[in-house]
Amino acid sequence: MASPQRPSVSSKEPTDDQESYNRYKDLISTLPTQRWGPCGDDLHQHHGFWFPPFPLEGLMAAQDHFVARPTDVILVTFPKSGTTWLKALTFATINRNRADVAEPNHPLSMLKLNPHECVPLISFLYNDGRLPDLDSLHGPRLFAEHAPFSLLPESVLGSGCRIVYLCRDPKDNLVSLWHYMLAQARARGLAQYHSFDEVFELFCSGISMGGPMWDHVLDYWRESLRRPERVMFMKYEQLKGDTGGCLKRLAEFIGCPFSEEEEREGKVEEIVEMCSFERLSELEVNKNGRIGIGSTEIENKDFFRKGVVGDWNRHLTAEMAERLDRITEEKFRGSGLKFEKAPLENWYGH
Ligand code: PAP
Repeated sequence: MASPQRPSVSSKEPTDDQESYNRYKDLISTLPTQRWGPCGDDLHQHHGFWFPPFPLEGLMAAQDHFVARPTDVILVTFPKSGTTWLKALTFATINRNRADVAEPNHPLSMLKLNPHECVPLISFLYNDGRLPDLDSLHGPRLFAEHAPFSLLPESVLGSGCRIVYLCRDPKDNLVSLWHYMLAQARARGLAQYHSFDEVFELFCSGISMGGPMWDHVLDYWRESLRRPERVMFMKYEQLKGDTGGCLKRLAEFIGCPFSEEEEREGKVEEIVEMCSFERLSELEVNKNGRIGIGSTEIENKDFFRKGVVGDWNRHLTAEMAERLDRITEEKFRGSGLKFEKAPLENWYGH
Protein backbone atom coordinates (compact mmCIF):
# COMPACT_ATOMS: atom_id res chain seq x y z
CA MET A 1 0.00 0.00 0.00
CA ALA A 2 1.30 3.44 -0.82
CA SER A 3 1.08 4.82 2.64
CA PRO A 4 3.38 7.58 3.77
CA GLN A 5 4.01 6.75 7.38
CA ARG A 6 2.81 3.20 7.06
CA PRO A 7 5.95 1.20 7.77
CA SER A 8 6.86 -1.75 5.63
CA VAL A 9 6.02 -4.78 7.70
CA SER A 10 8.64 -7.47 7.48
CA SER A 11 8.67 -10.82 9.22
CA LYS A 12 11.78 -11.27 11.34
CA GLU A 13 12.71 -14.59 12.92
CA PRO A 14 9.28 -16.06 12.16
CA THR A 15 9.62 -19.00 14.53
CA ASP A 16 10.67 -16.89 17.52
CA ASP A 17 7.90 -14.43 16.85
CA GLN A 18 5.38 -17.18 16.36
CA GLU A 19 6.27 -18.51 19.79
CA SER A 20 5.59 -15.12 21.37
CA TYR A 21 2.34 -14.72 19.50
CA ASN A 22 1.23 -18.19 20.56
CA ARG A 23 1.96 -17.11 24.12
CA TYR A 24 -0.20 -13.99 23.72
CA LYS A 25 -3.03 -16.07 22.26
CA ASP A 26 -2.78 -18.53 25.18
CA LEU A 27 -2.85 -15.69 27.68
CA ILE A 28 -5.85 -14.07 25.97
CA SER A 29 -7.74 -17.37 26.07
CA THR A 30 -7.48 -17.34 29.89
CA LEU A 31 -8.85 -13.80 30.33
CA PRO A 32 -12.42 -12.96 31.39
CA THR A 33 -14.49 -12.71 28.21
CA GLN A 34 -17.73 -10.95 27.37
CA ARG A 35 -19.68 -10.97 24.11
CA TRP A 36 -20.42 -7.38 23.33
CA GLY A 37 -22.10 -4.90 21.02
CA PRO A 38 -24.25 -5.16 17.91
CA CYS A 39 -21.72 -7.64 16.42
CA GLY A 40 -21.53 -9.80 19.55
CA ASP A 41 -17.73 -10.01 19.24
CA ASP A 42 -15.63 -11.10 22.21
CA LEU A 43 -14.05 -8.55 24.48
CA HIS A 44 -11.33 -9.67 26.90
CA GLN A 45 -10.55 -8.02 30.19
CA HIS A 46 -6.85 -7.34 30.60
CA HIS A 47 -5.50 -5.31 33.56
CA GLY A 48 -8.94 -3.81 34.13
CA PHE A 49 -9.73 -2.80 30.51
CA TRP A 50 -11.81 -4.52 27.79
CA PHE A 51 -10.22 -5.27 24.41
CA PRO A 52 -11.11 -7.14 21.23
CA PRO A 53 -8.56 -9.96 20.70
CA PHE A 54 -6.92 -8.51 17.59
CA PRO A 55 -5.52 -5.26 19.01
CA LEU A 56 -4.87 -6.93 22.36
CA GLU A 57 -2.50 -9.42 20.77
CA GLY A 58 -0.81 -6.55 18.93
CA LEU A 59 -0.60 -4.53 22.12
CA MET A 60 1.07 -7.41 23.95
CA ALA A 61 3.59 -7.74 21.13
CA ALA A 62 4.18 -3.97 21.11
CA GLN A 63 4.77 -4.04 24.87
CA ASP A 64 7.54 -6.59 24.29
CA HIS A 65 9.04 -5.16 21.10
CA PHE A 66 8.15 -1.52 20.36
CA VAL A 67 11.12 0.79 20.88
CA ALA A 68 10.07 4.43 21.19
CA ARG A 69 12.31 7.33 20.25
CA PRO A 70 12.32 10.65 22.11
CA THR A 71 11.20 12.34 18.89
CA ASP A 72 8.15 10.09 18.42
CA VAL A 73 4.68 11.59 18.63
CA ILE A 74 1.92 9.26 19.77
CA LEU A 75 -1.75 10.18 19.39
CA VAL A 76 -3.84 8.37 21.98
CA THR A 77 -7.62 8.33 21.99
CA PHE A 78 -10.44 6.45 23.55
CA PRO A 79 -12.10 4.77 20.51
CA LYS A 80 -14.61 7.04 18.78
CA SER A 81 -13.50 10.26 20.38
CA GLY A 82 -12.06 11.89 17.24
CA THR A 83 -9.10 9.65 16.32
CA THR A 84 -9.57 10.15 12.56
CA TRP A 85 -9.67 13.93 12.91
CA LEU A 86 -6.68 14.12 15.27
CA LYS A 87 -4.65 11.91 12.93
CA ALA A 88 -5.48 14.15 9.96
CA LEU A 89 -4.65 17.39 11.79
CA THR A 90 -1.37 16.12 13.22
CA PHE A 91 -0.24 14.44 10.01
CA ALA A 92 -0.88 17.60 8.00
CA THR A 93 0.85 19.77 10.63
CA ILE A 94 3.96 17.69 11.19
CA ASN A 95 4.54 17.24 7.44
CA ARG A 96 3.53 20.73 6.33
CA ASN A 97 6.98 21.83 5.23
CA ARG A 98 7.60 18.96 2.86
CA ALA A 99 8.11 20.65 -0.43
CA ASP A 100 7.74 17.82 -2.90
CA VAL A 101 4.10 16.85 -3.42
CA ALA A 102 5.31 13.55 -4.87
CA GLU A 103 6.66 12.57 -1.44
CA PRO A 104 4.34 10.00 0.10
CA ASN A 105 4.09 11.83 3.41
CA HIS A 106 3.37 15.22 1.87
CA PRO A 107 0.25 16.55 3.59
CA LEU A 108 -1.65 16.53 0.32
CA SER A 109 -1.32 12.75 0.17
CA MET A 110 -4.03 12.89 2.80
CA LEU A 111 -6.43 13.82 0.05
CA LYS A 112 -5.88 10.37 -1.43
CA LEU A 113 -5.54 8.32 1.76
CA ASN A 114 -7.77 7.79 4.76
CA PRO A 115 -6.14 9.33 7.88
CA HIS A 116 -5.88 5.81 9.35
CA GLU A 117 -3.57 4.90 6.48
CA CYS A 118 -1.43 7.95 7.20
CA VAL A 119 -1.02 7.32 10.94
CA PRO A 120 -1.05 3.67 12.03
CA LEU A 121 -2.05 2.36 15.44
CA ILE A 122 0.96 0.79 17.11
CA SER A 123 -0.95 -2.30 18.24
CA PHE A 124 -2.28 -2.83 14.69
CA LEU A 125 1.27 -2.81 13.34
CA TYR A 126 2.19 -5.67 15.67
CA ASN A 127 -0.39 -8.14 14.50
CA ASP A 128 -0.62 -11.42 12.61
CA GLY A 129 2.42 -12.96 14.28
CA ARG A 130 4.79 -10.53 12.59
CA LEU A 131 7.00 -7.79 13.94
CA PRO A 132 7.09 -4.61 11.86
CA ASP A 133 10.35 -2.99 10.89
CA LEU A 134 9.93 0.52 12.28
CA ASP A 135 13.65 1.40 12.47
CA SER A 136 13.81 2.61 8.90
CA LEU A 137 11.21 5.33 9.47
CA HIS A 138 12.51 8.86 9.54
CA GLY A 139 11.71 11.01 12.56
CA PRO A 140 9.64 12.45 13.88
CA ARG A 141 7.63 9.23 13.67
CA LEU A 142 3.91 9.63 14.11
CA PHE A 143 1.86 6.80 15.60
CA ALA A 144 -1.52 6.35 17.22
CA GLU A 145 -2.80 4.08 19.96
CA HIS A 146 -5.99 3.35 21.92
CA ALA A 147 -4.30 1.63 24.88
CA PRO A 148 -4.80 2.89 28.43
CA PHE A 149 -1.84 4.74 29.92
CA SER A 150 -0.91 1.87 32.23
CA LEU A 151 -0.56 -0.53 29.27
CA LEU A 152 1.54 1.62 26.93
CA PRO A 153 4.81 -0.08 25.99
CA GLU A 154 7.41 0.72 28.63
CA SER A 155 9.71 2.38 26.11
CA VAL A 156 6.97 4.95 25.41
CA LEU A 157 6.91 5.87 29.07
CA GLY A 158 10.68 5.97 29.34
CA SER A 159 11.68 7.57 26.06
CA GLY A 160 10.51 11.13 26.61
CA CYS A 161 8.37 11.02 23.49
CA ARG A 162 5.23 13.13 23.35
CA ILE A 163 1.69 11.89 23.77
CA VAL A 164 -1.35 13.82 22.53
CA TYR A 165 -4.54 12.55 24.18
CA LEU A 166 -8.06 13.22 22.91
CA CYS A 167 -11.30 12.22 24.59
CA ARG A 168 -14.97 13.14 24.22
CA ASP A 169 -18.14 13.55 26.25
CA PRO A 170 -19.08 9.95 27.18
CA LYS A 171 -22.63 10.47 25.89
CA ASP A 172 -21.51 11.38 22.36
CA ASN A 173 -18.77 8.80 22.56
CA LEU A 174 -21.23 6.02 23.30
CA VAL A 175 -23.59 7.13 20.52
CA SER A 176 -20.74 7.27 18.01
CA LEU A 177 -19.49 3.84 19.09
CA TRP A 178 -22.99 2.40 18.78
CA HIS A 179 -23.46 3.62 15.21
CA TYR A 180 -20.01 2.46 14.18
CA MET A 181 -20.56 -1.05 15.56
CA LEU A 182 -24.03 -1.19 14.04
CA ALA A 183 -22.50 -0.40 10.63
CA GLN A 184 -19.99 -3.22 11.20
CA ALA A 185 -22.78 -5.66 12.06
CA ARG A 186 -24.63 -4.72 8.86
CA ALA A 187 -21.50 -4.92 6.72
CA ARG A 188 -20.73 -8.36 8.11
CA GLY A 189 -24.31 -9.55 7.65
CA LEU A 190 -24.71 -10.29 11.38
CA ALA A 191 -27.98 -10.42 13.23
CA GLN A 192 -27.80 -7.66 15.85
CA TYR A 193 -26.52 -9.14 19.11
CA HIS A 194 -26.99 -6.37 21.70
CA SER A 195 -29.61 -3.64 21.57
CA PHE A 196 -28.71 -0.01 22.25
CA ASP A 197 -30.21 -0.27 25.75
CA GLU A 198 -28.01 -3.28 26.50
CA VAL A 199 -24.90 -1.56 25.17
CA PHE A 200 -25.80 1.47 27.30
CA GLU A 201 -26.05 -0.68 30.45
CA LEU A 202 -22.74 -2.37 29.72
CA PHE A 203 -21.05 0.98 28.96
CA CYS A 204 -22.23 2.32 32.33
CA SER A 205 -20.68 -0.68 34.06
CA GLY A 206 -17.39 -0.07 32.24
CA ILE A 207 -17.78 -2.71 29.55
CA SER A 208 -17.20 -1.41 26.03
CA MET A 209 -14.41 -1.54 23.51
CA GLY A 210 -11.50 0.05 25.43
CA GLY A 211 -13.59 0.66 28.55
CA PRO A 212 -14.06 1.61 31.27
CA MET A 213 -13.93 4.95 29.52
CA TRP A 214 -13.62 6.97 32.71
CA ASP A 215 -10.49 5.13 33.88
CA HIS A 216 -8.91 5.54 30.45
CA VAL A 217 -9.55 9.30 30.44
CA LEU A 218 -8.55 9.88 34.07
CA ASP A 219 -5.19 8.14 33.76
CA TYR A 220 -4.16 10.38 30.85
CA TRP A 221 -5.63 13.46 32.55
CA ARG A 222 -3.55 12.83 35.69
CA GLU A 223 -0.44 12.18 33.63
CA SER A 224 -1.00 15.42 31.71
CA LEU A 225 -1.06 17.29 35.05
CA ARG A 226 1.99 15.45 36.32
CA ARG A 227 4.02 15.83 33.15
CA PRO A 228 2.50 18.52 30.92
CA GLU A 229 5.61 18.58 28.74
CA ARG A 230 5.00 14.91 27.88
CA VAL A 231 1.20 14.55 27.71
CA MET A 232 -1.16 17.06 26.11
CA PHE A 233 -4.81 16.50 27.02
CA MET A 234 -7.65 17.65 24.77
CA LYS A 235 -11.37 17.16 24.47
CA TYR A 236 -13.25 16.76 21.16
CA GLU A 237 -15.56 19.57 22.29
CA GLN A 238 -12.60 21.97 22.72
CA LEU A 239 -11.25 20.96 19.33
CA LYS A 240 -14.65 21.62 17.75
CA GLY A 241 -15.01 24.97 19.56
CA ASP A 242 -11.60 26.36 18.58
CA THR A 243 -9.90 24.07 16.08
CA GLY A 244 -7.30 26.66 15.06
CA GLY A 245 -6.35 27.50 18.66
CA CYS A 246 -6.05 23.81 19.59
CA LEU A 247 -4.00 23.13 16.47
CA LYS A 248 -1.55 25.87 17.34
CA ARG A 249 -1.13 24.44 20.86
CA LEU A 250 -0.71 20.96 19.42
CA ALA A 251 1.93 22.12 16.91
CA GLU A 252 3.89 23.80 19.68
CA PHE A 253 3.60 20.76 21.92
CA ILE A 254 4.94 18.36 19.27
CA GLY A 255 7.83 20.68 18.51
CA CYS A 256 6.79 22.25 15.22
CA PRO A 257 5.08 25.54 16.16
CA PHE A 258 3.56 27.71 13.44
CA SER A 259 5.77 30.73 12.77
CA GLU A 260 4.33 34.24 12.73
CA GLU A 261 4.75 34.23 8.97
CA GLU A 262 2.85 30.96 8.63
CA GLU A 263 0.08 32.36 10.77
CA ARG A 264 -0.05 35.53 8.67
CA GLU A 265 -0.21 33.41 5.51
CA GLY A 266 -3.18 31.50 6.90
CA LYS A 267 -1.41 28.13 7.24
CA VAL A 268 -3.38 27.20 10.37
CA GLU A 269 -6.73 27.86 8.71
CA GLU A 270 -5.60 25.98 5.61
CA ILE A 271 -4.89 22.81 7.64
CA VAL A 272 -8.07 23.20 9.67
CA GLU A 273 -10.06 23.41 6.44
CA MET A 274 -8.25 20.50 4.82
CA CYS A 275 -9.00 18.29 7.84
CA SER A 276 -12.57 19.43 8.40
CA PHE A 277 -15.36 16.88 8.52
CA GLU A 278 -16.93 18.44 5.43
CA ARG A 279 -13.73 18.24 3.38
CA LEU A 280 -12.54 14.79 4.48
CA SER A 281 -15.91 13.11 4.25
CA GLU A 282 -16.32 14.30 0.64
CA LEU A 283 -13.03 12.81 -0.56
CA GLU A 284 -13.34 9.88 -2.93
CA VAL A 285 -11.18 7.69 -0.67
CA ASN A 286 -13.45 8.35 2.29
CA LYS A 287 -16.68 7.95 0.36
CA ASN A 288 -15.83 4.70 -1.42
CA GLY A 289 -12.56 3.36 0.03
CA ARG A 290 -12.02 0.58 2.56
CA ILE A 291 -9.31 -0.36 5.02
CA GLY A 292 -8.53 -3.69 6.60
CA ILE A 293 -8.63 -3.96 10.37
CA GLY A 294 -7.70 -7.45 11.47
CA SER A 295 -9.79 -9.85 9.45
CA THR A 296 -12.48 -7.19 8.92
CA GLU A 297 -12.79 -4.68 6.09
CA ILE A 298 -14.14 -1.33 7.19
CA GLU A 299 -15.70 1.17 4.83
CA ASN A 300 -13.93 4.49 5.28
CA LYS A 301 -17.26 6.30 5.29
CA ASP A 302 -18.02 4.67 8.65
CA PHE A 303 -15.39 6.94 10.23
CA PHE A 304 -17.43 9.98 9.17
CA ARG A 305 -20.95 10.01 10.52
CA LYS A 306 -22.00 13.47 11.77
CA GLY A 307 -18.97 14.99 13.45
CA VAL A 308 -20.93 17.23 15.81
CA VAL A 309 -21.15 17.86 19.55
CA GLY A 310 -24.38 16.85 21.28
CA ASP A 311 -25.81 14.26 18.90
CA TRP A 312 -26.45 12.15 22.02
CA ASN A 313 -29.70 14.05 22.48
CA ARG A 314 -31.20 12.20 19.51
CA HIS A 315 -30.37 8.80 20.94
CA LEU A 316 -30.38 8.88 24.75
CA THR A 317 -33.46 9.31 26.90
CA ALA A 318 -33.28 12.09 29.51
CA GLU A 319 -32.79 9.40 32.20
CA MET A 320 -29.94 7.83 30.29
CA ALA A 321 -28.22 11.19 29.79
CA GLU A 322 -28.62 12.09 33.46
CA ARG A 323 -27.30 8.73 34.54
CA LEU A 324 -24.20 8.98 32.36
CA ASP A 325 -23.58 12.54 33.56
CA ARG A 326 -23.91 11.37 37.15
CA ILE A 327 -21.41 8.55 36.64
CA THR A 328 -18.99 10.92 34.94
CA GLU A 329 -19.31 13.45 37.75
CA GLU A 330 -18.72 10.79 40.40
CA LYS A 331 -15.76 9.22 38.62
CA PHE A 332 -14.06 12.56 37.96
CA ARG A 333 -14.81 14.09 41.36
CA GLY A 334 -11.73 15.73 42.84
CA SER A 335 -9.69 15.35 39.65
CA GLY A 336 -10.37 18.82 38.25
CA LEU A 337 -11.71 17.26 35.05
CA LYS A 338 -15.28 17.61 33.90
CA PHE A 339 -17.53 17.50 30.88
CA GLU A 340 -20.46 19.82 30.45
CA LYS A 341 -23.67 18.36 31.83
CA ALA A 342 -26.49 17.46 29.48
CA PRO A 343 -28.46 20.62 28.59
CA LEU A 344 -31.78 18.83 28.87
CA GLU A 345 -33.77 21.75 27.54
CA ASN A 346 -32.22 20.86 24.17
CA TRP A 347 -33.16 17.25 24.43
CA TYR A 348 -35.11 16.04 21.40
CA GLY A 349 -36.10 12.67 22.81
CA HIS A 350 -37.04 9.84 20.56
P1 PAP B 1 -11.86 5.48 15.68
O1 PAP B 1 -11.56 5.57 17.14
O2 PAP B 1 -12.50 4.18 15.27
O3 PAP B 1 -10.69 5.82 14.80
P2 PAP B 1 -12.94 8.13 15.65
O4 PAP B 1 -12.35 8.84 14.49
O5 PAP B 1 -12.36 8.39 16.98
O6 PAP B 1 -12.99 6.57 15.35
O7 PAP B 1 -14.47 8.48 15.78
C1 PAP B 1 -15.29 8.81 14.73
C2 PAP B 1 -16.04 10.05 15.13
O8 PAP B 1 -15.27 11.20 14.78
C3 PAP B 1 -17.36 10.16 14.39
O9 PAP B 1 -18.23 10.86 15.27
P3 PAP B 1 -19.84 10.75 15.18
O10 PAP B 1 -20.18 9.30 15.12
O11 PAP B 1 -20.35 11.41 16.42
O12 PAP B 1 -20.22 11.50 13.95
C4 PAP B 1 -16.94 11.00 13.20
O13 PAP B 1 -18.02 11.62 12.54
C5 PAP B 1 -16.03 11.99 13.86
N1 PAP B 1 -15.12 12.64 12.91
C6 PAP B 1 -14.41 12.05 11.92
N2 PAP B 1 -13.71 12.97 11.25
C7 PAP B 1 -14.00 14.17 11.80
C8 PAP B 1 -13.58 15.51 11.51
N3 PAP B 1 -12.77 15.80 10.52
N4 PAP B 1 -14.09 16.50 12.30
C9 PAP B 1 -14.94 16.23 13.31
N5 PAP B 1 -15.37 14.98 13.63
C10 PAP B 1 -14.90 13.96 12.88
